[in-house]
Amino acid sequence: MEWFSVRMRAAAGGSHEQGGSHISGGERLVPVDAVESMVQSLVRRAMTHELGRPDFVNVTVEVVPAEAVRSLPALPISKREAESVEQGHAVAVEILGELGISREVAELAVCSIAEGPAPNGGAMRGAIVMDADTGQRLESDSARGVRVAKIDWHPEELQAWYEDVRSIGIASERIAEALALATKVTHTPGTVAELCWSDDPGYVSGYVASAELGYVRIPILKEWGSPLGGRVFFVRGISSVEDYEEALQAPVLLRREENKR
Ligand code: PML
Ligand code: MG
Ligand code: MG
Ligand code: MG
Repeated sequence: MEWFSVRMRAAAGGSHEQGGSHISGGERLVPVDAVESMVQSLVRRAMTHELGRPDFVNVTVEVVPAEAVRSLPALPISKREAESVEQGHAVAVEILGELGISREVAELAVCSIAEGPAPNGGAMRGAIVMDADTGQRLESDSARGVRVAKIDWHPEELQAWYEDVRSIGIASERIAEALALATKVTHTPGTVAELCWSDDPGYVSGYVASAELGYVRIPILKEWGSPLGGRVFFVRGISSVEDYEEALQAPVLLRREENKR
């Protein structure tokens, strides 16, 4: 059986390459009979986004041979409490500390997302890659960052996952996608942890993910209405950021794992 990678990226004020600002993106991996509806759903996401209407939308559909696809079990999910942005940031720094990332580097990562990581301010299309020990940013294009592609839930598992987590209020496409991405990133050799919160003004939650601690959700990491969000991948011992980004393109389908709440 073949799979199809469906990717979408949308920007306003020109394409990303022309310096337009990033509005929305999506990376999915679906069976052939789901390609058309996935294209429609991602185009709808772009055209109805709360950040405004894009004037550039790029959709790519590309076949992926079945033998290239690897299965991974979803990271276990847990949650820490925070009642303000300051508390949320402190919790993120604390979790990163448990993973061996210094306070200095963790705070640098928090600031890089909070202040708008792209050189022109504003959200980045991809993620920051940060040396876990020195805090140095490694991406060659700091407006673009690195992207993760060809990632999804196994189609037979997603509905069951929604049922598993409905009672804890996290059965959303956004969280399913974030968990899939975080699982893949934290399984990629060289990754120590990921820090993420949304760039959507109406969504303030985020997480710290790692192979060691799983996907740890933090309810608030920015003020309501802020368009500043993004991702930092903390890495150690990678040979080059290009090879690391290439590994992030390997096709992966997620399977469920018993949730440890
Ligand atoms: C996004 O906007 O796509 C990122 C969402 C990250 C947080 C998801 C969660 O609530 O766990
Ligand atoms: Mg985004
Ligand atoms: Mg996203
Ligand atoms: Mg977004």
